[in-house]
Amino acid sequence: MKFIDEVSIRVRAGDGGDGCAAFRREKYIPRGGPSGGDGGHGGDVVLRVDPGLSTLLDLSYPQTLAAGRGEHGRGKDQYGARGRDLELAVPPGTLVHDADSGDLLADLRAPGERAIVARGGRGGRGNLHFATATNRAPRRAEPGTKGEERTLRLELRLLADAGLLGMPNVGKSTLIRAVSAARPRVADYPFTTLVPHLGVVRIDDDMSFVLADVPGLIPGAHAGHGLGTRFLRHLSRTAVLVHLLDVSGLSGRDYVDDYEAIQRELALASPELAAKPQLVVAGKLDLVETRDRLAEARARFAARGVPLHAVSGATGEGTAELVRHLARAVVAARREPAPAESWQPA
Ligand SMILES: Nc1nc2c(ncn2[C@@H]2O[C@H](COP(=O)(O)OP(=O)(O)OP(=O)(O)O)[C@@H](O)[C@H]2O)c(=O)[nH]1
Ligand SMILES: [Mg+2]
Repeated sequence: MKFIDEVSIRVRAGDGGDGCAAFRREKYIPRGGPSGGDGGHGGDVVLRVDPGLSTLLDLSYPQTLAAGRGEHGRGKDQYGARGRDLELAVPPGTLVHDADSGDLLADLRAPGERAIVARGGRGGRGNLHFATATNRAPRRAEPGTKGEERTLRLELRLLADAGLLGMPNVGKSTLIRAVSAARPRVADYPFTTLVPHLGVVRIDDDMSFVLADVPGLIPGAHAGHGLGTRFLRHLSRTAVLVHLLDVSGLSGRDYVDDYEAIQRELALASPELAAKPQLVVAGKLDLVETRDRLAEARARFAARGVPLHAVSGATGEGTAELVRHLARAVVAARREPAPAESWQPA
């Protein structure tokens, strides 16, 4: 499925119907009183979280999406019907901004959560509301008011608890396949993963968390190299990051250089992200080249005060322990209130 994580849409709520000015005309009642009903309220435009969605693709409409207008009021005390609401389904983690003012209108996370993003106009009152002791035949009725119309910028931020990052080809997708049911493609070339994938890691009946596999970063990502940092915002809500390294030497690069390059990209892309707790992990532990270099790698990271974990996504070795570490960080973070986000896409 195509992954779209940003769209603009134009929405228009329904106008309110006009109130009616009418008078009773009935046999034997020569001068009937006012009988004009109210106009109906216009329908609202509503966004609702559908947990089955994982992309904003379905919302990339070119045309304005409009709710129904309220009916006009009619004579014989008849009120106009309310306009129909327009309800649009969005994936969990959708931020809704007014595209013109930049204001955040809604942050939609929980399944079923709803937000009115454009309010329908009010129906006008009919003349039956305006009769007074001194004016029994008011001709006055109100027009309905306009429904709101605005351009929305929707931005999806996947609700991941933990994020996997690292250079291309280090084995991120293989690792997420080993610990969850997610099935991102794995192949022996860089940038196999082009869009973020989420995997649910189940610890037991009461605890599971969501791990995100984001496309690989390379030096210069903050300036748009490779896939750039455009998917990093999906990590803005994570409690903990896993920084995966290939220490086997088979990449032809030095893993400490890799590590520092990614840290630099993170800091340039988002200081908040760079400040998140990180587990640094040597992958591909099943390779003899990795085993041979592990002690040295541990020593080099220890010199920086960084403990180095080791796993193999291919055989599963070390993954249970890694997952336990992650789960602890996630549980601790869930006890804290959600942090404010100040991530600005580049
Ligand atoms: N031996 C061994 N090979 C691995 C392991 N993990 C990944 N690989 C291999 O490394 C290559 C890259 O693996 P991926 O999981 O696609 O790596 P990635 O980090 O997701 O790569 P991109 O999506 O391109 O950034 C593939 O050929 C994998 O088979 C591992 O634990 N052991
Ligand atoms: Mg991948």
